[in-house]
Amino acid sequence: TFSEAEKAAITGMWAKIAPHTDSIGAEALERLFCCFPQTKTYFSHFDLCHGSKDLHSHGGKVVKAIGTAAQHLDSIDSALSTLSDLHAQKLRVDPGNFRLLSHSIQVTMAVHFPNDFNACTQAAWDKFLCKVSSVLVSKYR
Ligand code: ZNH
Repeated sequence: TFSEAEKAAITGMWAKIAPHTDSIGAEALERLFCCFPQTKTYFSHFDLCHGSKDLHSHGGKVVKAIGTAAQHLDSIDSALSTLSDLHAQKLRVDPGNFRLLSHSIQVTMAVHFPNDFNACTQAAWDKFLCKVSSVLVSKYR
């Protein structure tokens, strides 16, 4: 569960990101693939060149799902239930990769919103992205 201060930090930052989901998502993915090349194995069917349509459309989907979670902080499990099924039953991404993507998302936010993404906001987002990740791997068996 999140404190009122954490909720404010998460939704406040989400408001900044919301108009830029595709570009923020594309950059987070680009950082993920560049820093942790092993993560590219899941996306062999994608064009991973800088600025590609695939990066923008997939990045947008990922960030929009995070936005859904940000708007349902008291019920993230049910808000992401379908996506959790997809990751458990079809995608079966190694759970370790979620930390790497969460890191890449945080670096991207820090670069684009340096004044807003202070240490407290980062701490709240780290906790939030951990929760999102744990929901997405919760149905693995
Ligand atoms: Zn994931 C897909 C989200 C993580 C891999 N994803 C996906 C989608 C979404 C997501 C929304 C879409 C779905 C549909 O279409 O329906 N993810 C997400 C999130 C997260 C994630 C939110 C965290 C935070 N993923 C992840 C990771 C990985 C992945 C870490 C690895 C590395 N995903 C994936 C894949 C896919 C997905 C592979 C599929 C793609 C295509 O399209 O093919």
